[in-house]
Amino acid sequence: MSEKLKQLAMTRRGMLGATATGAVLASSGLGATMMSATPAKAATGTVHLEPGELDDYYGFWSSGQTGELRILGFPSMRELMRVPVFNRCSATGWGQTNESLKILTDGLLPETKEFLAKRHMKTYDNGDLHHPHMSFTDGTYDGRYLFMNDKANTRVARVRCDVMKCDKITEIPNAKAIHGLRPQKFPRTGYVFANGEDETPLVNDGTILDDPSQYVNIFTALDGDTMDVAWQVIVSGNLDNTDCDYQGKYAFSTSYNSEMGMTLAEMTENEMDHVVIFNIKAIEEAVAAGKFQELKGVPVVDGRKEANSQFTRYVPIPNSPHGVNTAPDMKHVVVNGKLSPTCSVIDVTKVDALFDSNAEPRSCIVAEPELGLGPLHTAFDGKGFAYTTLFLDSQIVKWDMDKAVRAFAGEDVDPIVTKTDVHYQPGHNHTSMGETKEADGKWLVSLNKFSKDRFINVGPLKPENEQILDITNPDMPVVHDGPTFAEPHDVIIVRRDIVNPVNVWDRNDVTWEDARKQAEADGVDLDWGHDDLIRDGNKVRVYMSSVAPAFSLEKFTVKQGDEVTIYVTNMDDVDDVTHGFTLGNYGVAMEVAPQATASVTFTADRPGVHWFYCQWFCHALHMEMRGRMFVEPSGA
Ligand code: RUQ
Ligand code: CUA
Repeated sequence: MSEKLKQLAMTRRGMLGATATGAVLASSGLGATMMSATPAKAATGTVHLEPGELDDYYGFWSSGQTGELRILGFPSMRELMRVPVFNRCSATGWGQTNESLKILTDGLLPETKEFLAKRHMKTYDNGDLHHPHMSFTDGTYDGRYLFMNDKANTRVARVRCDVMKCDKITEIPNAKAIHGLRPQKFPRTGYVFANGEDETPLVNDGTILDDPSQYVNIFTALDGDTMDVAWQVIVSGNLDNTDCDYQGKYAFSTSYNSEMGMTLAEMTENEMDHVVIFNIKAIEEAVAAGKFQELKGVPVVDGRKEANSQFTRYVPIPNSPHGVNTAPDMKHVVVNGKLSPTCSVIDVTKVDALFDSNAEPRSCIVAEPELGLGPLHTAFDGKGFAYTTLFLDSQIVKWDMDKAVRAFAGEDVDPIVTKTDVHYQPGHNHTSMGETKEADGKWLVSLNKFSKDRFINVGPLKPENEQILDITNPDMPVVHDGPTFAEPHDVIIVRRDIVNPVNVWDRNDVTWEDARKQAEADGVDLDWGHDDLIRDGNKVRVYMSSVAPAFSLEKFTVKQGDEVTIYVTNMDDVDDVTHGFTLGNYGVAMEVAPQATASVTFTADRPGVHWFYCQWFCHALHMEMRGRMFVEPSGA
């Protein structure tokens, strides 16, 4: 690297040292050493794909406060699809169509429905989606479902991998702010574990307010098949991230606020926080035996420290741990220190003793290497190496797990293998298949919270920067920068042979079950071309089919004040011929994919001529794919 480039690299990194890290460091006493400025390594690998070449992996990306799931081709980082989940989507009509509203509202708590109704809302239209994870069978991805959390409004959602659409959303009772989320790995998913991050009174009805001594946090296990809550555990301290073992016995959650503090100073006070280990069998037995309290229809057991139960053990971990990641060796669980420069490694074979013979909680820790500043998350290559993001150092550190264990036992070995600069402030990182027993050690992606100067300037709000590192190369070079909008936290990288979506919908799909039943009742056969208008008092149901480039109905008439439902069925049976339905100046738009039925309901309160059109470019005569809705004035 030239002198000039080196200087540039130093200045850029120096700039960040002063900003991103200042506040946290001041309160944690970690301010002394900053930014070890290893010069960035030259790119040697390549992720370039020729036009038409396909990626080897699917990347399932969260989008943070955007609330959607994104699908990227990996390693090209080409964005392939956005799957709306907790957000309102203009293109697809997610949050407006009857089919999506059913999914968005069915799983809400009654009290939430009531609260939203007062605000003239059917559902929340924002979310904060951090952690997408695929369902497992026998320790590896099985291509059935993706599960994801909503920290903003305490929900867990599921996406069907056959059609890549969300099919269930469950609001979690009793808990607040679902953050860490993981599906059970063995024997299959099974449970989806979900952490409540925010402390509140167990019954949060306003009788207790500023009395943190009465606050609790809740760990939840959902049934991944039904998306119902199976059971919950009350814990001491709050809950951040979670992972589970490959044996189906334990789940592990970090707590950065064992203090139960309410201010930054209080939350970071203790030198040691903890990991909670949940004993799944003990909890299931108690639930089966009826030894629980029922709260909002859910069995809840008490796993707090003072309850001294067989449900939990609390393992002290240095200073505000964040990520927790189970290694593909199916034996080690790495807990990332965040304010401590260390990672603590749990040996799952030593956890039984914590429950069976009350062994000292930290006896399950077999390594605690010092890695650098701000360890947040760890990924694995399946070859015995771990890769940890160092938020404050803006680096990925590669370390040898076996050497870390030997060093902890007293041997004079250095577990650190190499460090690579990333740009800048990495949160999660992920390796190809690295969260399964089939980790393949090819690629690592680093999800950097700041992009700063890596791209041309787009104003004060900058994209994040996601970088790919070639981990088959011992130098671990950065081989790709990928800007992205707010704010992916997490990703999984899944071999493409595991994921097999369909090209057209099955006409019998359950998604439009309600529409099918209504059509049957109205004597309309949705499986054949149809153009029907059914009047039922002031309710009007308009059924039309679409075949490129025309709707079966070119005009229809309703009366002002009618409640109108439009059902559109796309009869095209061809890959990629999606139609849409947009109704001008009525704020109505929806996607209708090949062989799908979609519907939307609105009140026709604007009289006049209103054009509707297909908003998905489907044919040379796509512009002509339109028609008119006449709304007769109520006085007429
Ligand atoms: S968290 S940057 Cu929401 Cu996954 Cu660690
Ligand atoms: Cu149908 Cu455009």
